[in-house]
Amino acid sequence: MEFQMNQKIKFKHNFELLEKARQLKPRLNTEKVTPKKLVRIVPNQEELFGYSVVPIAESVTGLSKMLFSKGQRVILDLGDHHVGNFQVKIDSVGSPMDAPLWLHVVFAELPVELGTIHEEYNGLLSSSWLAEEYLHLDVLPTLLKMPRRYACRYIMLEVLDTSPKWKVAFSDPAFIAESSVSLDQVVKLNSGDQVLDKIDQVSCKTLHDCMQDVFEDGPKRDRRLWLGDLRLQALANYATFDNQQLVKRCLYLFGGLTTEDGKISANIFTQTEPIPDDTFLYDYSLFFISTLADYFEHYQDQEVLRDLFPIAQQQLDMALQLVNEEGEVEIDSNWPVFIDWSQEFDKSTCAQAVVIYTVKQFLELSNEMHVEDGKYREKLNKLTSYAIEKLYDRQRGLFISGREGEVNIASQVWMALAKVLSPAENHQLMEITQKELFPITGIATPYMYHHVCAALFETQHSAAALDLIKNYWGRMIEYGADTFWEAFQPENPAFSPYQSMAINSYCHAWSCTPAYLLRKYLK
Ligand code: RAM
Repeated sequence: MEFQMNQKIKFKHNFELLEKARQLKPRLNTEKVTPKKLVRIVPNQEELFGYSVVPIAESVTGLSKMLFSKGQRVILDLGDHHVGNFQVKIDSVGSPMDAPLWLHVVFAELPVELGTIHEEYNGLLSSSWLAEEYLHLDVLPTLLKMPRRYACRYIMLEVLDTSPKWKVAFSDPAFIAESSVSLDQVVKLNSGDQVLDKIDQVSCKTLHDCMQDVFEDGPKRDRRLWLGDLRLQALANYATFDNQQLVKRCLYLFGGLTTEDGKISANIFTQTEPIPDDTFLYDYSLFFISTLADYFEHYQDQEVLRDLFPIAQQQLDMALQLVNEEGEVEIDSNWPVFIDWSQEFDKSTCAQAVVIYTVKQFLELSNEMHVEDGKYREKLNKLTSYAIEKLYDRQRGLFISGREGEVNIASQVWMALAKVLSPAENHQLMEITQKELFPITGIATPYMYHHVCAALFETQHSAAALDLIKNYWGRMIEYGADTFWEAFQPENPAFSPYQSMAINSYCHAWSCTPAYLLRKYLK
């Protein structure tokens, strides 16, 4: 997918909705975390990403006695992933300080980020996301308080230079972790299966670390509010932390910032006054309807529904403009369909299914609002007939996608979720999908794997769904995940959508959904 630049598009600011969003801004909880160990990161080809962690001290109490000179470094291990601010006391030892200290500080979620920090970076996203700082400190002793927020487990302090006359000592390192929720709020899953319980804990921790003053997609990178991610985070949140305020705030942010013709952007920057990105994704815009419908189903909040229903309706009206006379969604390359980071499969049938899925949710909302919905029911019939008559290969029992008649997993999954077939046929659809298209390949994100699992559960293939959760999310844990990742393709574990493992995010909210799936479907 390419970077979109739509600088000519103008946005409206609905100050009433944005004010509601502002008032819902949470106060963050903080917790002081002391690093647990000192470690080294060493190359190891047996490890998934080529590096392993070797402890050198089981606590940081001895740190202040260690003296560092030019080229020496130490790595602090927080013992778990955290999001927040770092501080450490630094002193000089020896002759008077006759030169500044030149210090390199690197923050890493996984060892690979430290292992490769000195390599040339050729990823597609800006290298400014790599969490490292170069600092000159003229006067020691000092308490260094790093001004930026980081997401990390490991912190490397690398002395680039002192002077031959003195050395550096570090003491009292601390990480002030923050989140808008507390893990104590979550009732443990207790599934009776240790692997599932562990997956659930890591899911909750992932969501916790992404719940800042909005639902961030990833606290390392892009640190912002993406609509597709929000939809899944909100579902997982209802099942765990149940923080109504934060979902409401994010819905108001999207609702308050549409383009002049009513379209919602795919994401919003929220560090200052909220700024909508000039990036638009067809499925993400539609998921505003889903997120609102799921929210309403959970809280029955009439005020939010009244405020945001017209914006949900606008998303549908605009999306339906791409539906032709026959009832086929004609994808527009200026409004791409995301579905997954993989570019290996045709996404047109998925788009058709997402529209059907969201029209159905919209109809529930319009019923609640007592508005005339005849035109949408008619469209739904057309979209569904097209799907069944033109995209469903009855003989094979699978959906095709695109001009070449490609058969891919994502299309079956989204059609199953959109429930275009009868329950029995839908069960069969996912049965055949497993027989013919599993083991899964070519899917790059936990986001799409979530939808595969949801489709399996929804079509009464619970055992297969649980297997997949264990094999997919469980694999990340085997590979050392403290929080779940943005991208993971088991058959090609070093996959990065941005052509660099260093820039991938390893605490990414859209991967937290086992906490939702297990609580919803585990009987
Ligand atoms: C990336 C982020 C985000 C996702 C978009 C489509 O920038 O991973 O989570 O929603 O892509």
